[in-house]
Amino acid sequence: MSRLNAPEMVIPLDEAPVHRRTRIAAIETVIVDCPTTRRHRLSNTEVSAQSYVIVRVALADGTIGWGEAATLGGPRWSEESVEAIKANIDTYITPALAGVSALDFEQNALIMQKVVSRNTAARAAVESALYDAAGRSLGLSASVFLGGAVREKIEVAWALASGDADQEIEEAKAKLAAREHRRFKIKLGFHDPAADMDRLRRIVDTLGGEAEIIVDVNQGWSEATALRRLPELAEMGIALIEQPLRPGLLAATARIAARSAIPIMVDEAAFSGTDIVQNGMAATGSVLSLKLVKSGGLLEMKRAAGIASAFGMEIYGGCLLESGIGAAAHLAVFASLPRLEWGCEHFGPRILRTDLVKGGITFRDFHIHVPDGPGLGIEVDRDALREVTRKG
Ligand code: MUC
Ligand code: MG
Repeated sequence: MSRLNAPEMVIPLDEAPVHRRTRIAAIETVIVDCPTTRRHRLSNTEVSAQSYVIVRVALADGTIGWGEAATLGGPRWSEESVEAIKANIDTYITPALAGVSALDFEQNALIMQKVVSRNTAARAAVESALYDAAGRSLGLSASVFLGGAVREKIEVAWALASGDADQEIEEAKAKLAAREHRRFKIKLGFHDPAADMDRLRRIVDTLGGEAEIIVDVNQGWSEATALRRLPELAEMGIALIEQPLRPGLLAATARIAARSAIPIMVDEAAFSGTDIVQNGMAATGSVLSLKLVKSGGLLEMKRAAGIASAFGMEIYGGCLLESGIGAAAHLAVFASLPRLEWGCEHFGPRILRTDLVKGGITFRDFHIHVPDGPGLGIEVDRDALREVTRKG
C-alpha cells in the first residue's frame, strides 16, 4: 500500500475541521414581494411584482449563504407558490438538513428529495444557499463545486412583454442604445394569434437587423395555429420559437418542429431529466431552456444540460425573473457549462424597481457578467430585502 493510503494518513471525513465548521446551524426563509418597473404579461398570467422566497443559511463557522425561489404569477408558471415554498422548506426541508455539512452537496440533495416530492423551486433555493455558504466558508466560487467556470460573461436577452408594441419598441431601442441587450424575447399567446403577429411584425420591422428576435408562446397555441403561423415567423426572421404548445403534446410539438425552419425551444415541457429524454426521443425541439425552478438544484441543472446536449439539443440559460440572488445561482451553473449556445435571459435584476443585490449584477456590452468572489459572488442588500419582506 503506498504511503498516501497508509491508514495513519486517513482522517475520517466527518472529523476534518472543514466538515465540522460547515455544518448547517440554521435555515431561515422570508417571502418578499418586489414591484417591477412595468407589467409583464405571459399567455397565462401577468405580474407587476415578483414574489420570491429568500433562504438564509447559517453555518457553524458563522458563514451566511443566500438562495431564492422564484415564482411567476403565484402558482401559475409552475405549481409552487411562495406560501407553499416557505411552508415546505420550514416544515420539511430545514429539520431534515439540521447538522449536516453544506459541503455534502449530493447527500443534501438526496435528503431534500426524500422529504419533499418535486418542490423543485424550494429545493433549488435551499441548495443555492448551501453552495453560497460553502463557497464563502472556503473562499471559493460556487462554480468550483460544479467543475469550474469556463466563461466570465454570457450574452443576455431581454423580454418584451407589456403587450403594447409602442412601449416595447421604445424599451428595446433603449436597451440597444445602452448596449445592454440585442436579443429580445417577445411574449406571444395573450392576444389572439392574428393580433400577436401584428404586434410582432411592428416590433420586428422597427428593430430590423439591429436585434435578434425570439418568441415565447408559453403554451398558448394549438398545433394548427402554430403550423399556420410558421411561414410568417420564418419570413420575419424569428430565431427561436419557445414552447408553442402545452407540455405533454410530444407528437404535436414534434410535427411542428419537423415542419419549422425555426428551431423550437423546450421550456415548460421539460422539468426533470426524464422529461428531457422524452422530449429528445420525440424530437420536439432543438434547444432546451434551463431553469432552477425546473431542475430543483444546481447540480441537477448541470445534469439536465448534459442530457439535452447528448440529444444534440442546444442550451439556453432560462430564468423566472429572479432577482440578483437567483440570477447569481443560475450564473454559477451557466458559467461552468461546456456549451451554452444561446446565452441566457437573466434580465430579472433589471426589471425589479429595486434589486435585492448590492452593486447589482453587471450588464455591459450585451452580456451579463458572472459575479466573481466566494460563493455566488454577490452581496445581499439587507435594506432592500427588509423593504419588500412580506409582513405577518
Ligand atoms: C418563461 O416562460 O420563459 C422567462 C422570461 C420571461 O419573460 O418569462 C419567463 C418564463
Ligand atoms: Mg418560456
